[in-house]
Amino acid sequence: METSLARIKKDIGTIQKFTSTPGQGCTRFSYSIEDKKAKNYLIDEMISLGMDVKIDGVGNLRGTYKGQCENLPIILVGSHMDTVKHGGSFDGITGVIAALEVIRVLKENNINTKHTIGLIGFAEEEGSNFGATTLGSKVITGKIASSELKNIKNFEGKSYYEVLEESGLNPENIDKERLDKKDILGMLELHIEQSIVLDKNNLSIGIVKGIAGTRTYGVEIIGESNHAGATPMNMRKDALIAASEIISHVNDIVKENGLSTTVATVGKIECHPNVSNVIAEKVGFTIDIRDLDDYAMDRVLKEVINYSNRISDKYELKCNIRQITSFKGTKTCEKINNIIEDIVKSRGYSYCKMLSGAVHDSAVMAEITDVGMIFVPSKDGKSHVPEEYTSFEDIKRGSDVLLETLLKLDKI
Ligand code: HGY
Ligand code: MN
Ligand code: MN
Repeated sequence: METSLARIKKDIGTIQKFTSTPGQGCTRFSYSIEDKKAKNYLIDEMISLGMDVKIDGVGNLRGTYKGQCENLPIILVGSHMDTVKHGGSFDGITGVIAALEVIRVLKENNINTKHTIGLIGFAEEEGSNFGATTLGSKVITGKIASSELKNIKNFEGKSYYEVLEESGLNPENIDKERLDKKDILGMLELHIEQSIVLDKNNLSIGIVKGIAGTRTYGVEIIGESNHAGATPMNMRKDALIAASEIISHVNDIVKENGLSTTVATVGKIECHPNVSNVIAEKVGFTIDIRDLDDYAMDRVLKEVINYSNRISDKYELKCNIRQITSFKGTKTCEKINNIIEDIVKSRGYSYCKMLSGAVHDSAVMAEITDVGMIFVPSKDGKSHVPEEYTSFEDIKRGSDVLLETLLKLDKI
């Protein structure tokens, strides 16, 4: 009994076409038309398997493959559906397709698991709409209260609640659709590694021991606009000069305050008015700090805040700093990791146990249930870019391990 390479290939080949930037990678934001098309494709596939399917109030795709014992907690399997802008064809969706393929194999072999299997395609994991990651899983597990949806705004100032309503969803249902600890035995997520470890060491499987936490903040430096030609250098309040001094110091701050596993990224910068012959009045940028170790992240964050204030004072500018997301480092479930390891060994697959620098919905789900994550290699360690690639053979291998892990969990 094994998963089908041909079907996995077909699924990925079909869904990667649902992008708003054809020819420039995959851009499939949650609540977009491309997202709807991907969901409709998966819904058709799940209905053909006799599954109950729905999209919950925050846009997560939820499929149910009924088990023999309805009173037992369910086993969730899946990942996220959305992508970053000009992203790849494999991040997130590979785990949803692997989950679908696993259920196809159960169906075609007439295997009725004891536990009901819940397929989940999380919404808004990338934070592409609202700037904060893993919102779909945080809202549906209650980590973010549904009452918060009117306060979370997208880049045009529209609330999450409005975006959901405009997308034909019903956020009023969220509390009734909550994923509760008592209802779930565990969750399994297959995901591409998004880094170079497996590919460089020629390993087929990564068993994820821990998932990095995040401290994502927005820094805003406020100066004064003025004429680029007429304003003497000693009479300027140039926000861009100050911001660039802070940003160029981030690497040293990580080196001096973090661990070897700590990373920090300034990935987004906005300048106002962003005109070549006007001194910048305002500059906003994000700082995304990651590590499994919370103390290391907090030390780096504290120094970024101190340094930003010091440089702003030096130029007599204002500095506003706000939290976008903060999430602790998460360990996955040892028991599930051991099941995965036994399976991988019995199949003779090369593997390693490793950490994830990327965040995942599994980290959110780990707050309410046992989670296990299986990584498959990313070619050249590239991800969040159009060149992102994982071979279908690797995805099949990971899916076969996912299938066997789920069956072992079902027998517990
Ligand atoms: O940001 C991340 O690590 C994830 O890809 N959303
Ligand atoms: Mn992902
Ligand atoms: Mn991602």
